[in-house]
Amino acid sequence: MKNNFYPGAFKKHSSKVVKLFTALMMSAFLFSCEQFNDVEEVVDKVKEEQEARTFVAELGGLNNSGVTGEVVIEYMKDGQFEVLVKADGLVPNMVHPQHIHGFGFMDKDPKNAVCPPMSAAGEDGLLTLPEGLPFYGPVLVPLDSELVPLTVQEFPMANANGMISYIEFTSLKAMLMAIDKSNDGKQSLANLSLEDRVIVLHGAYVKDNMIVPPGTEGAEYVATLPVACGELVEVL
Ligand SMILES: [Cu+2]
Repeated sequence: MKNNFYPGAFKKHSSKVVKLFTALMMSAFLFSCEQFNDVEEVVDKVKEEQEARTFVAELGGLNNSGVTGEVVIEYMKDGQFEVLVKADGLVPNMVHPQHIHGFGFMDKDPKNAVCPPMSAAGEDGLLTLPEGLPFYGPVLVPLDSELVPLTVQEFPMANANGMISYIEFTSLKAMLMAIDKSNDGKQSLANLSLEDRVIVLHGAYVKDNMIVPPGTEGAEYVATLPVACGELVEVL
């Protein structure tokens, strides 16, 4: 699915409405009007089970990279966990590591990760991966060719125009199991806490502590260099 933008994967699931309607009819049939509260309860339960949550992040450039983009993460309880990244202004034909960063899965109310200010770069003016860590936290989930397991597989390569169109999905269950495996085994949906996470994209040519165009003499491709960041916000 790599490098194929497939908007169809994000279309709403119409079966949600059918299931809700069926539940409502069943409840109305089974319970009398005096037990209307029970009907409401059943409807609420079905709604909750079908619940889809969507988070978006607007990507802004770091290190004057000029990279822009958007990330959408959507999951359904008992359903899919999907990640979509569209980004522009990256180094063409080069691999760009990208991750969900944050402050751990062990805490149900983790410290909120943010995008680092360029003042965190220090004297040389170049914001490196470790200099950003106090702000965006360590890597939680590599957004690579296989979301699960959480070990690094293949990261996307920008096309000839410096664009990445990435979409990958797994089941929410598989994602939570993978998180469990890398933590204490007691993780629940609450630990995902996507609203406290950020997305970081990496990879640029660097010379004299500045991002330079590919082909610049003496430039080195630094795959870890943060070039874009966006804070995830829930769309209600
Ligand atoms: Cu990263």
